[in-house]
Amino acid sequence: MDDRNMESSSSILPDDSSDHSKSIIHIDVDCFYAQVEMVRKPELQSLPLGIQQKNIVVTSNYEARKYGIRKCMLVTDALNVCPNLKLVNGEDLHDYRAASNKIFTVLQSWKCPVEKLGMDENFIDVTNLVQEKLKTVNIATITLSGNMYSESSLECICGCQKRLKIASQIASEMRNKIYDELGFTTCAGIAHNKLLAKLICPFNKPNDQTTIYPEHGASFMSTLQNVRCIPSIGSKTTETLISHKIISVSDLQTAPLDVLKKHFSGDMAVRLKNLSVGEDNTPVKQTGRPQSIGLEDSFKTVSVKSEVEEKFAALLQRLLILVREDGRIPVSLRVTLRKKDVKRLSSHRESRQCQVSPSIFTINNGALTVTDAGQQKLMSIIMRLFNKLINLSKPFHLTLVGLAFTKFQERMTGRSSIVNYLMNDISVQSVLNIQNDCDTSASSMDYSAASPSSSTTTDLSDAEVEPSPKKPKKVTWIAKRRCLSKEEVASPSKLKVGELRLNSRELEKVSELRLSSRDRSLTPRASPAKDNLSDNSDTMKDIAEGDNCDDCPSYVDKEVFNALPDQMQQELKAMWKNPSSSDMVTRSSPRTMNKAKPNSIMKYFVPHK
Ligand code: DCP
Ligand code: MG
Ligand code: MG
Repeated sequence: MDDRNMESSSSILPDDSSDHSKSIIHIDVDCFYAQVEMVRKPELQSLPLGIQQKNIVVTSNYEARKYGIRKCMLVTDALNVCPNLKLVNGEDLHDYRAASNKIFTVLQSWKCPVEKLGMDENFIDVTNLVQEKLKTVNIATITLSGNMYSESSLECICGCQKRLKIASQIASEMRNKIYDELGFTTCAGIAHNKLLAKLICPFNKPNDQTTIYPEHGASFMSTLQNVRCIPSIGSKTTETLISHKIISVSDLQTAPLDVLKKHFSGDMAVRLKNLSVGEDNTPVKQTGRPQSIGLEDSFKTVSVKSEVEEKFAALLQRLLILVREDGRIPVSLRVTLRKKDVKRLSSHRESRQCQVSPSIFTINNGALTVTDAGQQKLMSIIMRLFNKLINLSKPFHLTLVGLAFTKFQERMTGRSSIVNYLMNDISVQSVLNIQNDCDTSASSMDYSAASPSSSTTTDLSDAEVEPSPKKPKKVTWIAKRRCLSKEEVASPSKLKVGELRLNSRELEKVSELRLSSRDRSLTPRASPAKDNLSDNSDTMKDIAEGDNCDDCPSYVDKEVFNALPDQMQQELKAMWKNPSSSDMVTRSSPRTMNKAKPNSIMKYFVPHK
């Protein structure tokens, strides 16, 4: 065993090289998939319940575990040991993902970094919160919540034990909140690092928590029978270690560093030694939104194109639900296949991806949607990628198909929130392109009476965090004129952008008219455009009454500026006032936005030719 840790178990002084300053909580949901099903259907709670994916029971509730059901048992074996086992199909992960996100959201309410690990686990770094609490509590009365891995007879001089006791109380509050709000029981591990917090977490499962002090790290680690139990040791490292007769964690503790350095890089060898004695300094990284959203379906074999197409169509339906929930607009799609080589009895994965036009996605009442035509477009993109991956003139055998959206347009926050308008512009404007322009008939005039959403409200503010994509940002661009068919009237966001675009065009006509009338050479045109024009002129007059554009640069069209929501007006004014921030729109815009020049909001301010 490492000398340093031999020492630390009998000393009140923390070892020089090990930092006890952090307080980390790891929370794992008990029998996660099974609990999601039991929360949904409480009558399942008293039954032995298994969650089935294909022919495997991926997990089971604790009632079933009493019969000897284990994770990843074959269904046939599970039914042998527990003939009464109630099986629920768990192949659709949608509800598990949703539950996972809800748990993550609950944990974020403590305002500490939360790192999601898989579906049912989270690390929370409560170091700062503990420090805050330490200032207000009576140190003499601090008690532990839950279980202690091993009692300590000596108090560590750095105060880590008190800190971890406070962390244990926070863990208990977190678990209670998850239970009260979502109905899930959980386990927690509390330690001064992620490694020990994770490994101690299941020590008293289900529905309980365990704290381990730094001084017990090495002795606890030595109880692990396999080096693979250490989360950051993968299969390759395990193979190498085993080939050198290092099988248990205790073997790793006693293996000389020099020996390890022969088989691993110097850094890796030191890291392995540190891990073996429970030392780990990896930080809790706040989890952001996923970089890709994907789904896969595996099966025995599919060798017919039409069947592949059916599988993709089913996957796409489910994937679109996930993307809708996420709210970002995808701009790249990846298709994955697992090909079986019948001769070699092996299989391998191949992927292809391509960009997808954001115009496939529309924002309807703030929610991302895809029309039937958009779905057909996606299917043809998918099958095109499939055709590139498969040579259809030869037989093929697939055992998996996968779909993933891999890049997204981000919505901007704070000052850059102006960019959000542009982003909606891109997606929705293109929809108008698909629909091939506007209906300028009288029906469009019914809208203002029919829909209250034409009132001027905007819920964007500088101080606001990112506006929820599901929250419609209702803006009256120019309320009296619109260019929408009856179906479009149902969508305030389409109205918003549709009108913005229309106005741009109409403004062109307005400026044409102004020029022409100056020349006194205007002749009335009997086209719908003319009707538009006259109506629109009125609108322009109405808007000009509330003129806010005294400080605007000369190229700005005042009418359009005044039709913008206050928030955006303020942002633009600030930008014009401070030229150093004037590159904000272009610098912080996603690439797609720069490309989409014709849609740029600036278009509405520069004079039209
Ligand atoms: N899971 C899976 N395949 C596996 C292991 C797990 O699909 N090989 C799924 C089902 C689990 C979920 O992931 O419910 C979380 O995995 P856990 O290992 O945390 O297992 P459970 O939460 O089911 O049980 P426990 O109470 O042991 O944490
Ligand atoms: Mg679990
Ligand atoms: Mg887990």
